[in-house]
Amino acid sequence: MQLEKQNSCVRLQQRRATLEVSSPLPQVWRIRLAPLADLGGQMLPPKQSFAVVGGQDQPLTLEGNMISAANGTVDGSSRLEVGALGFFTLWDGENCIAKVQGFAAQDHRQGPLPKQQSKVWLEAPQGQQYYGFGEKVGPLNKRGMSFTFWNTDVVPHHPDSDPLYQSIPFFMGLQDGQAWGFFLDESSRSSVDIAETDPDTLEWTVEAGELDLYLICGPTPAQVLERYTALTGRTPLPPLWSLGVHQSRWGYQNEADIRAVIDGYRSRNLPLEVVHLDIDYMNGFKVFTFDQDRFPDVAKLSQWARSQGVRLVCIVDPGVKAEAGYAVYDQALERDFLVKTWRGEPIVGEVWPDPAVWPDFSRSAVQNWWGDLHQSYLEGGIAGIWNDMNEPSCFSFHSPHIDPRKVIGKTLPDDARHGNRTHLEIHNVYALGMAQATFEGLKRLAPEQRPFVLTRAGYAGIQRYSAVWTGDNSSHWEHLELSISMLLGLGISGVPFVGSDIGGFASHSSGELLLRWTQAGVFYPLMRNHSAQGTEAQEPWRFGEQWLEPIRLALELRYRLLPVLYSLMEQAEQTGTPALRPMFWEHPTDGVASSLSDQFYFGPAVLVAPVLRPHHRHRSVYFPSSDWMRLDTLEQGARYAQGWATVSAPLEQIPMFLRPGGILPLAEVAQHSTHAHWQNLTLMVNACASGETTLLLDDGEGYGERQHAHFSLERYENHVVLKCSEGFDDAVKQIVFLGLPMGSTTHSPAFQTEDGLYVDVSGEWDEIRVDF
Ligand code: MIG
Repeated sequence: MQLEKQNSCVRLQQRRATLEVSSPLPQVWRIRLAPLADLGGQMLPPKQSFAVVGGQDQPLTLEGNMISAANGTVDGSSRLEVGALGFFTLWDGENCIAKVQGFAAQDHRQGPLPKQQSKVWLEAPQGQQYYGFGEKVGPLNKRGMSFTFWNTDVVPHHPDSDPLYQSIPFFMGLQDGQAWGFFLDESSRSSVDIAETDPDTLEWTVEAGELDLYLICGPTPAQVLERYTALTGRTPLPPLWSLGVHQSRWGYQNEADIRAVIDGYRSRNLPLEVVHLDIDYMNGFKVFTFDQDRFPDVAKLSQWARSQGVRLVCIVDPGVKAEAGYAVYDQALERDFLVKTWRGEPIVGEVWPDPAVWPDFSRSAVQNWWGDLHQSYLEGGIAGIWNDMNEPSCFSFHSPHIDPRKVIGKTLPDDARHGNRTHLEIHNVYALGMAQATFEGLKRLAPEQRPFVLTRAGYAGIQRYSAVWTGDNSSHWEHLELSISMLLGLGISGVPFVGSDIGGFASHSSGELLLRWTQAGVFYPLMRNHSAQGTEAQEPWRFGEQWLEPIRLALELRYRLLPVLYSLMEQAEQTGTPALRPMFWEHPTDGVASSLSDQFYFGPAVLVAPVLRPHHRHRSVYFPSSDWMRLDTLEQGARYAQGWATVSAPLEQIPMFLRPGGILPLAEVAQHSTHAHWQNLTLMVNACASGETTLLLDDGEGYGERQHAHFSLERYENHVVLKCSEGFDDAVKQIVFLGLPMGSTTHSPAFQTEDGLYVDVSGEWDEIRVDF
C-alpha cells in the first residue's frame, strides 16, 4: 500500500481504485473513493457538490498510515488512520470514534439496464446510537432500521412510510456521550441499513460509481452539527412574521374565502400572521398566474390582509403547463430550459397542470429566469413562496419512449436529462435547485427583505434557502406523535426551520386533536395549520367553543414565546443548533434521556412534554436533573426532581418546565408581530442555579442593525443577582423568580405567592438582588 501526499490531499491508488483524503475543516475529514475510475495516476477530477458550500482544505501531515492536520488547528487531536484501501479509523484524542470497514463497487447490468453501485460499511458497535438521516419516520434513534434516499411524493404518508420528500444522507453517531458525524455526499438514489440486517454493521449503498464521505468529529452533538453546517450552510435568520401563526387549506377557492378566514381569526381575537394560497388561486394550475374570476385583484387583497396584520404566501409548483401562448412555457421551451427524455425532447407528463413540463433547476441560467418570474408575486403583495410537488412529482407521462422500469415512484425516469446529467443524479437535488432559484430571486427582486420560502422536498443544504414542512400527514394522534421525532430528526440534520401540518392534512381532525396538536405546534419553528380539500374544515373555531378557548391560549403562548424563538433562530443561523432539540442534545450521557422521542427541549432551558394521546389529562415526564420548575400557569412553581414524574395536563395546559438557571423573556400577547424591539417583557427565571441568556432585538425584517441584550443570573448561598446588559433594562417590566423560598426579599416592589416572586422593574435597573 502506498500513501502519497500531494498538496493538501493524501492519495492512494490500488488497481483501478483511487482514494483521496483531505480535511476541508479542522476536525472534518473528507474521503473520496473512486473504486471504478481508472485514472492512470491522475487526481480525481474536482466535483460539483450541491450540498457543500463551505470549507477550505487544511494542510495535512502523513506519518506512516496516520494522517493528521498539520498545524493542529483548534484541537489537533483528530487523526485518520488508513488501514488499507477502504479501511479507516477516525481518532479523536485517544478515542477511536468511527471505523470504515470497507467499500465495494460494481458496474453491472440489472436486467437490461446498466447500473453502477457503490457500498460503504461502517462498524456499528453495540450501544452506538444513530440520529438524524433527515426527514424519516420511526423513533429518534434509528438503530435497527433501514431507509432509502429518493425524494418521493407520498399521499398521505404513515408512520412506516419510506422514503419521504427529503433526502439528507447525514447522521450523528453517539456512544458513551461522544458524538461524531457522517455525511455521504452522493445525490443519486441510496439506501442505508443501520445495523438492521447485521447488528454490527451500518451499510450504505449508492447507485453511483463513487463515494464522497465526510467524517466529522465532536465530541458534543452541537460541535458535530456546527461542523456539518459549516460545510452545508445554515438557515439565515427568518423574518419575524414567518415565526407567527400560519393558516392554510387546500380549498380556499377565492378572495371571499381568504377574507372569511382572516375575519374568522380577527373577529375572535385569535392571533394570526400568515395565510397560504394553495393551488386554487391559479388559472388552470398555471404558476405565476391568478384566476381572474376568483382572485381578480390580488394586490388589493394582500393590501387588505396587511391592514389586518396578515401576509399572504403563494404555492408555486415546478410543473409548468405545456400550453402555447403561456409565457412561462414559451420562454422555457424557447430557451431550452426543460428536463428532457434520453432522446432529447422535453418530457411531457401530468401533474396538477396537464400536460406539464419541468424546468431544469440544475442550471444557473434556469434558476435566474425562474427567480425573476417572482416579480409578479411581489407586485401582488405576496410575502413568501411555498414550493410543493418538487420531488418532482409526476402523475403520468404523455411522452412516448418512457421505460417504466426507469421510473422509481411517481417521478421522472432515471435516464431523463438535465443538461448533460441524468435524472438519477439530479432527482434528489431538484428541489434544492428550485428553492435556491426562489430564495435568490426574491433576494434579488426585493433586496431589503429577508425571503420566506417553504419547501416539501430537499437535499442536504436545503436549510440555506428554505423552511421545510413534513408533507402530507393525516389527522391521527399517531401522526401528532410522529411529528415530534421527524422535526427533531430534521433539526439534527441541519434543518432547523421546520413544521408539520397542525391538525393533520388528510382525514378529519377533531377538536381535541386540533387542540393538542396546536399546543405541540407552539414549539414548531414553523407553526402552520393546514388541511386537505374535502376534509373537515380545521380552523381553530370549527369544533366549537370548548376547543376554541384552549386553542386561543396556545396561539397566544406562541406570541409570548416569540422573543425566545426569534433569538433561537439567530443561534441556528450562527451555529446550526436548532431551536427544537432532542433530550440527548443536552444530556448525551443519560441513557434514559437519549431514547425519548416524545418530549424535547425548546432552546437550552425549556423542556416540553406535549400531550400526544386522546383523553389523556396527565403525562409522564422524564427530568434529567433536579430543580425543574413548572412554567405553565396551572402549577407554576411546582418543582421536579431528577427522574420520572406524572404531571397533570388538563386540556388548557401544555406541560413545560424551566431548567435551573433558565431565563425566559416572554413578550405580551399579540394578534400578530410587528418588530423585535421588545417592550414589556416578563423574565421568567428559575433561580435554583446560575445561568444566562441572550435576546435578539431588531426590526424583525430586513438587514438592519441587530442588538443583543444579555441577562445573567448568579446564584449564591443566600441570595441571587439578576443582571441586565446596559441599555436594555427598559425592555423588561417584570421578573418572576421561580424556585425561591417563601419570605425572600428584594429592594424593588415585589410580591410573593407560592408559585413565584413577582418583581416590578418598571423603573431603571441594572441588577436585582433577592435575599433568602
Ligand atoms: O397533490 O397543493 O403536500 O400541502 O395542499 C397534492 C395541494 C398537492 C400536496 C401538498 C399539500 C397541498 C396539496 N399538494
